[in-house]
Amino acid sequence: MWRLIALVGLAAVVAATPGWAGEAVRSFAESDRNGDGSVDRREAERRALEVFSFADADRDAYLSREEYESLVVDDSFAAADANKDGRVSTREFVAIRMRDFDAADTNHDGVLSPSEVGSPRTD
Ligand SMILES: [Ca+2]
Ligand SMILES: [Ca+2]
Ligand SMILES: [Ca+2]
Repeated sequence: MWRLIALVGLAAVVAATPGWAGEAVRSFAESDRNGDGSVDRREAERRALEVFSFADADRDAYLSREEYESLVVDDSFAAADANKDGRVSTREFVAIRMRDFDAADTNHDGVLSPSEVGSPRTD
């Protein structure tokens, strides 16, 4: 039951906020597992996997184009599908989410602070 609630909450967040930065702002507390006020790479990876499993409607461990595009993310399906096999694996998904994480980490300390996720994207 808790899992269901978590997924419903995640769905609302994913649908409402474009991109990693927007998503992180809305769900900062959710991503920040240890409550230290910032989101580190491990927390971000874990969250990416949660988002992946939420989007993987048929549970085949890949995101089809339709599944991928059900998410509101900055990166196109083509950009996420690094090996061009027409589906996005967990590895590909985490990789592109972490690229966005690094882009948002403007002071390059390996963690996202609330000010970093709230600041405008520069790419
Ligand atoms: Ca799938
Ligand atoms: Ca692929
Ligand atoms: Ca930072």
